[in-house]
Amino acid sequence: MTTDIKAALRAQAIETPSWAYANSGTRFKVFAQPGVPRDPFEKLADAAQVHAFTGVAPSVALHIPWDRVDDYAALAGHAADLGVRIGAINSNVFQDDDYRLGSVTNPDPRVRRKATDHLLECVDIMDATGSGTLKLWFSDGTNYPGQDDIRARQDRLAEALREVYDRLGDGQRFLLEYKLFEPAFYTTDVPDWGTAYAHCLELGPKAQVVVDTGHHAPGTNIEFIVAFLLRQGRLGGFDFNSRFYADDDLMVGAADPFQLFRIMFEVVRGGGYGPHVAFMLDQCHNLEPKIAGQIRSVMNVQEATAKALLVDRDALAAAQAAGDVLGANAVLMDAYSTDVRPLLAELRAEMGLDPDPMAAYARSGYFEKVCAERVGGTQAGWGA
Ligand code: PSV
Ligand code: MN
Ligand code: MN
Repeated sequence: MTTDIKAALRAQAIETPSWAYANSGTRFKVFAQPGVPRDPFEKLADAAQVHAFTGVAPSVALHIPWDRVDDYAALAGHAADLGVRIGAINSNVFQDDDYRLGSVTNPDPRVRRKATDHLLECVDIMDATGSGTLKLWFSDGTNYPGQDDIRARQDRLAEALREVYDRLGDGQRFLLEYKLFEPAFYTTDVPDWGTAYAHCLELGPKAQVVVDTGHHAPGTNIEFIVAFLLRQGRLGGFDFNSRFYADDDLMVGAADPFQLFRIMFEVVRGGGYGPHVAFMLDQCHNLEPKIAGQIRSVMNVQEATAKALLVDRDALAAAQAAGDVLGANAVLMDAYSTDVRPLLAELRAEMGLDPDPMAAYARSGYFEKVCAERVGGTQAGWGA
């Protein structure tokens, strides 16, 4: 049992986002931190540290245009030299004056063309970097009743998605992300998993839904969404983070580790534990140091995963079949209440890693080194 769990944990891959390493903030203030990367190459170097100390963060998501470079093959080569690879390509159709009234759903066909062309450019970047995943998040929506035709905007969305879908090559897919609200406050064009799922269904198997854990109304049962999408074969991955109020982008597992465990249990139970479901972090570290924040986050996902793998599924099924409500609940709670840190420490030692990644990173001197070397780090793009 423990051997199987360790093998599963060893095989886990948690993707970190390039934007987590750069300066970020709120709409009120971006606090600059020392030592942050000055370009995408340095972001990859920082991400490689997270992988070096955890052993389970082998890929890095890019965000275009924040990570725009002249030579993407060179960027991918640089990643490989550092022992990591390029993960999902995240598009950005939300930071241009032209997108004031929307991007692919904008009433103006010229703006729609520009937005769709950007998405197609992202597929070109996938080709150049060897990435298999495009992540689509649209800030599109309206602020006032009557501002635009809700249904026509769905038609425009479908048309753009079709064009991008048809451009995908073999081994490529896109993940459609939903978000309840913000920046639009009255209607959002992809507000929930149902809307994302319906569009994906219309398109075909290369279109899948990504669940950003911070993008739901308070109290939403996210593990239900996970179970449902897995059953339909349409769960493409996660953007993990924590929320207390809205899209807070705090460290995953910080606000509600029990929810993270419940989600991971549905992943494991539903056959979603494998490379076909991407475990990505979508976080910003506005106050805490960034590389250490990513290491902590990766460890939080690992801990929730270990607990989910520990669930005695036979005992659970037996209790469920017997209608033993308390017994079934106890099986889950037993796993959740297990301290898995010794197991993970043991696993890390077996992987040739320090059992305590946070302490090992702190001792490594990397942070002091980059603080001395790098002056004038870049902003991730938020609040720009
Ligand atoms: C905006 O809400 C957002 O956080 C989405 O979750 C995207 O995944 C991310 O930004 C990067 O574009
Ligand atoms: Mn996200
Ligand atoms: Mn978000």
